[in-house]
Amino acid sequence: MTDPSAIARQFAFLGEILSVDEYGAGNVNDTYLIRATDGQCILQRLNPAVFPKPEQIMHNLRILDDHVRPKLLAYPNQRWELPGIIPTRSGADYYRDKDGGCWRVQTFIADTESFATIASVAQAQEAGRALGFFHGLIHDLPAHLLHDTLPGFHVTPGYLAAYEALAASPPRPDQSEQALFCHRFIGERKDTAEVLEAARLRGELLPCPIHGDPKLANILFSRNTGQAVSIIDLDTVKPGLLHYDIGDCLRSCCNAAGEDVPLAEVSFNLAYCGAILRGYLPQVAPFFSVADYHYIYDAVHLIAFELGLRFFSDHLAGDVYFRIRRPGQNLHRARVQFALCQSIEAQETEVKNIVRKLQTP
Ligand code: GN1
Ligand code: MG
Repeated sequence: MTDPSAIARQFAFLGEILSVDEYGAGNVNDTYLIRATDGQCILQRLNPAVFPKPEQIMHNLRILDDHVRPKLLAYPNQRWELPGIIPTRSGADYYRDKDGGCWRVQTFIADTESFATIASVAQAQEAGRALGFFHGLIHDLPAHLLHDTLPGFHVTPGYLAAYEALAASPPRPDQSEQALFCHRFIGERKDTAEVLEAARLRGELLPCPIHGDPKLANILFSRNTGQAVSIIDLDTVKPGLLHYDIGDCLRSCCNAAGEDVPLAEVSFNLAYCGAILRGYLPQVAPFFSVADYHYIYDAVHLIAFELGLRFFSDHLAGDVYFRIRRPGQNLHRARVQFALCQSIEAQETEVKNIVRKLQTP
């Protein structure tokens, strides 16, 4: 394993590096906090199994930066920050170690905190406002400028096909009660997998740049004001459907207990759902269509189902994608998402009513 402190020294800091420590709780990349005499930065090693073309990610980050930074000048009274790229000593956007690993450094957004679970209704509304503001910043970014950094990401029928292939000959067979439950759960809902892609094919939902991973932990809140001031983890900013983001933000923020908790604690919090949409929808109203409102319920249901499907598939594959911290964790994570999916199903009418009341004609 390459030493992150040695890698950190390859980047162009003005000051002296004081410490390099593991940071955050990401499931994909390795993340470290660098403390230097001139401030703090985030060092990451991109996971090559997930992102085989890291240069495309860095290209997208540059395009995003060029598009968003000038637009932010129109909001002088609002704090909003985009992590900046810190180059290597030779001026490159990333550094390759001797094993081919790709490392990059980004600015640290100071005086902020992130959360694994929502702390209040007001915070839920801020999370929604942040996603809507971000969508407003990027929806007019010409999508053809962005690489598809993760082909098939959030295309649920693709995950279903991958699951079916794995279930037919799993690298790690599992006949446990829990695994059988997951197979049954997926079988009963596999017809829903098409809902967003079919709407896209019919031209009801239009592709545009999205964040891709707007879970709660990726939204930064000011320690002073509680306002959301940034959405980080920009590796999956690429063309997609707004509904992947809406679904992911709702499934993450409204799962009030978190992603790795006892099943009995899992439920979809309707008050947070209402608050998120109250924060989100006014931001996107100028470019939101009737179909966009219509598919919000489907999006949150689908993305919870999809994440469960992805976790369970990775369990059958032998944990090759999502990093685990204990054996069986991906199976448990899958069951949490499926429990959440059931809670969403039980509140379908209520979620649709929230959307209907907030819909501007
Ligand atoms: C992964 O690495 P992290 O935690 O930001 C995953 C998301 C999942 C999330 C679930 C590129 O994100 O899609 O929603 O785990 N990212 C990728 O916690 O697959
Ligand atoms: Mg991520």
